[in-house]
Amino acid sequence: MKYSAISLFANALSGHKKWPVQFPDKEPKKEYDAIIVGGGGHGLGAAYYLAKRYGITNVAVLEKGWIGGGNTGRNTTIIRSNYLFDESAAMYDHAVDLWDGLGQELNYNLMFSKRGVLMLAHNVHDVQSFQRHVHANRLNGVDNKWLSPEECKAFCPPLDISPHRRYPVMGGALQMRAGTARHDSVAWGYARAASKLGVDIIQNCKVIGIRRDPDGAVEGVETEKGYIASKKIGVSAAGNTSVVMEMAGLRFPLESYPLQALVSEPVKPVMPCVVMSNAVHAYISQSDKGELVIGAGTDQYTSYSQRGPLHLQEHNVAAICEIFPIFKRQRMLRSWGGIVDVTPDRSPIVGKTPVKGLYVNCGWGTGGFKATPGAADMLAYTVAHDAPHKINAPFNLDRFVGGRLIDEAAAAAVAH
Ligand code: FAD
Ligand code: PYC
Repeated sequence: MKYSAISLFANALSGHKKWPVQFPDKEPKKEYDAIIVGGGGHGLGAAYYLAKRYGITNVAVLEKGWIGGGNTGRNTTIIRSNYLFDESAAMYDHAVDLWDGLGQELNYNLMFSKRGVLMLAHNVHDVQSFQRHVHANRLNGVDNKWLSPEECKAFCPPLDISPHRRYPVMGGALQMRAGTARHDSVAWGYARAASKLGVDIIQNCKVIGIRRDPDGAVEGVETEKGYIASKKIGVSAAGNTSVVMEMAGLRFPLESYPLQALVSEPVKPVMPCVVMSNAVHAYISQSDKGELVIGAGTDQYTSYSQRGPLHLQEHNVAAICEIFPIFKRQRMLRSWGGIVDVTPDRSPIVGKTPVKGLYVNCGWGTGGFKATPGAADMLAYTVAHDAPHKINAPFNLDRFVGGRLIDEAAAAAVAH
């Protein structure tokens, strides 16, 4: 007997297809120098930088739905770089640097607003952990400072700092270069600029297979619109990465979770900054339209459905009312969800894969919006050079084999 019953059972359970998958033998509709799978901010940005920085303009971005319809258009727009480890500081701060001036570069109003992100401490553990982050950030040249409860209140007047609250505010870490931007405009800005440089952006074009040649290198993608050839494929399909990678015979250390958010009915300007709280698992800011933008951590089960249960939203608004009783009578306008893919160490994977010509940008979990320009830049660099940049080199797939993890669970804040 070739296979034991157990291994057959395990294969059936994992749904793992055997490579190579056979596709109908047909000529490609077109051949590109590079294909990017996924038309979110990261994928469109990568295509833009491939064209702009490296002159690689014969590029296609393949998007299964509409551009920006994934997490890029669903996130709560928080931009910050107050992560703990040196590798993360380099990566996220590079992104924050690129946000500066990006609107001008793309000639698109991204509404980037450095209004400050304040992370509240409600217990001794929070105080110690955030102060450690402040020191680590400053050693890395990343701005962050510690505020007393009174200073928190002065910076964010709606905050209740009464010591008698269920979650008293014991201080906070404030990053002033941090803030928000308009999420979907990033996708549109990159798309328009990439398109002007010659990039093809193909919507409603789901990738359903990855072809590899007899030596194992990629040679193209099978899509709902037909076969498209390319010897370089960059996958930037947040939430769906393991599904796409499995098309090339690879298994990725990722889990996909729903992450929800909601907005209130619009009110006049009341929240001057972004406030996040690990302890109550909630965060809040105010959009330029006046809505209070509120979110929580991920749902506690894996799923590919872009929605989550109502009871988490109930917990979420209850948590916000604990620290901002002023908002108790606000009414909710709408809610939504996205699917985020999460690695074991809560840091992304950006780099080469074991398959020649196949590159990946994934695992940003709940925190990839802030990284959009940086991740896009790094993916483009890696595809163009067939090697990672020194900033994304530590964020390789091998770290899950060798154990050089970049554990940013605490800096991922409310997010998991
Ligand atoms: P996406 O925008 O999801 O793009 C991936 C694209 O790939 C999608 O458009 C999808 O349709 C496409 N795709 C998937 N499979 C295929 C296929 N087979 N073929 C073709 N196309 C495919 N991050 C922050 O930094 N700050 C925040 O405040 C924040 N808040 C968040 C709140 C919520 C509710 C959610 C859901 C996420 C939040 N995030 C936040 C995370 C952030 O949104 C993501 O990390 C980031 O947007 C990922 O960008 P992307 O371009 O990689 O992914
Ligand atoms: O990464 O700052 C973040 C974040 C906030 C909400 C979701 N992600």
